[in-house]
Amino acid sequence: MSIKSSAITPEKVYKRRRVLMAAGAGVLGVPLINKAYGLFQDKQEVEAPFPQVVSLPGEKNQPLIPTPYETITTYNNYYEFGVGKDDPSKAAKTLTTSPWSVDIGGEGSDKPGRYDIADIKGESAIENHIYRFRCVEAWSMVIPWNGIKLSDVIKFALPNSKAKYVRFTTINDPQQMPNAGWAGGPYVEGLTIEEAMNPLTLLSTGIYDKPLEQQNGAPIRLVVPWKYGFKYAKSIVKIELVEKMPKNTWWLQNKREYGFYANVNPQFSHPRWTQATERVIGELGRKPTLLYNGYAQEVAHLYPDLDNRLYFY
Ligand SMILES: Nc1nc2c(c(=O)[nH]1)N[C@H]1C(S)=C(S)[C@@H](COP(=O)(O)O)O[C@H]1N2
Ligand SMILES: [Mo]
Repeated sequence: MSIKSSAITPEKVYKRRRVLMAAGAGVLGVPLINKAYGLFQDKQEVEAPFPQVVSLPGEKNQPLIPTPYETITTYNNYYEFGVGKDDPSKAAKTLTTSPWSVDIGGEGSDKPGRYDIADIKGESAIENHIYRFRCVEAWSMVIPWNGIKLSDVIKFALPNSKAKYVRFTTINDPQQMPNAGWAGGPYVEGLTIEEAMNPLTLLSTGIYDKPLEQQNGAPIRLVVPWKYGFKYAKSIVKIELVEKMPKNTWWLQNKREYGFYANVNPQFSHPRWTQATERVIGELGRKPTLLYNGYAQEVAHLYPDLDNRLYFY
C-alpha cells in the first residue's frame, strides 16, 4: 500500500471526537466491534488462507469476558523492570510518565516532529476495544483497551513512498529502570506500514478507562491483537517511518524463536512449546488458540504468501 500525501486530511484527523465502541458484551451494534470480537462470523464470508480459519464452535457468539484489572496490572512482562511476572508492578512506579513526548519521523515522514503526549491524546479519538491478548509464552488474557488508532498518529507525520515499515523505540533509562540493560539497548519493535494502518492496531493510553499504569507501558504502548505480545512495545518514545524492516529486540535475542511478523498461529509451534493451546490467566485449564488470535477476517488479507512460515516466526 502506498499512501499519497494528497489523500491525507489532517483537519479530519485532528477533529476532537470520542468514539465509544462496545465497552461490554451486551453492546453489539457496531459492525467493526462484532468483527473484532469474532462474533457472527459467517463461514461463507471468511476468505481463509487456511481451511481452518473459522470461528470455533465455542467461540461463536461467545462474548469476551475481560480479565480482572488487578490481574492485568500485576502479571506483566516488562524486562527493563525485572524478568519476574510481578517485578514490573513492584518496580515500575519510579518511571516518570508525565511530561512525555514522542518523536515521530524517519525517512518515510514528510513532517517529522516531536509530539507531546497530551496533544496526541487530546487531538485523537479515544476508542475502546476489548481484544484477546496472547503472549508467545502461551498464556492469554482479555484486555479492555482505551487508545487511539496508530493510523491516526502516522497520518500526522505525512508518510511518503519510503514509509514501508514502522519502527518503535521505547524508553531506556538506567536511572529509572533497574534492568534497563537486559537487551543491550532500548526495546525496539516494528510493523509493516499495512499492519500499522490496519484499524485494529492501536496506541493504547489506558485500560478499563484508567490511564495506563507504568507496568503496562504508560503513557503509550502498542497494541496489535493478532500478534504475540512481544510486539506490543511499551512506553514508546520514538516512532519512525522507515524503508527497511526494523530489527526487533526479540528477533535479535533469538532469531530461531522470535520473528518479525510473530502472528499468532496455533499450527506453528514455538521450537520449545506448542502454540495450539493457551493458559487463560485466572482460569483453570487451557483453551484452543485461534489463528491470528481470532482476527483472521480483519488481517488474513495482509499475508497472501501462505507457505511462508516467516509470517509466524
Ligand atoms: N519495553 C518493553 N516492552 C514490552 C516488553 C518488555 O519487556 N519491554 N515485553 C513484551 C511482552 S513479551 C509482552 S507479553 C507484553 C506484556 O504486556 P502487559 O504486561 O501489559 O500484559 O509487553 C511487551 N512489551
Ligand atoms: Mo510476551
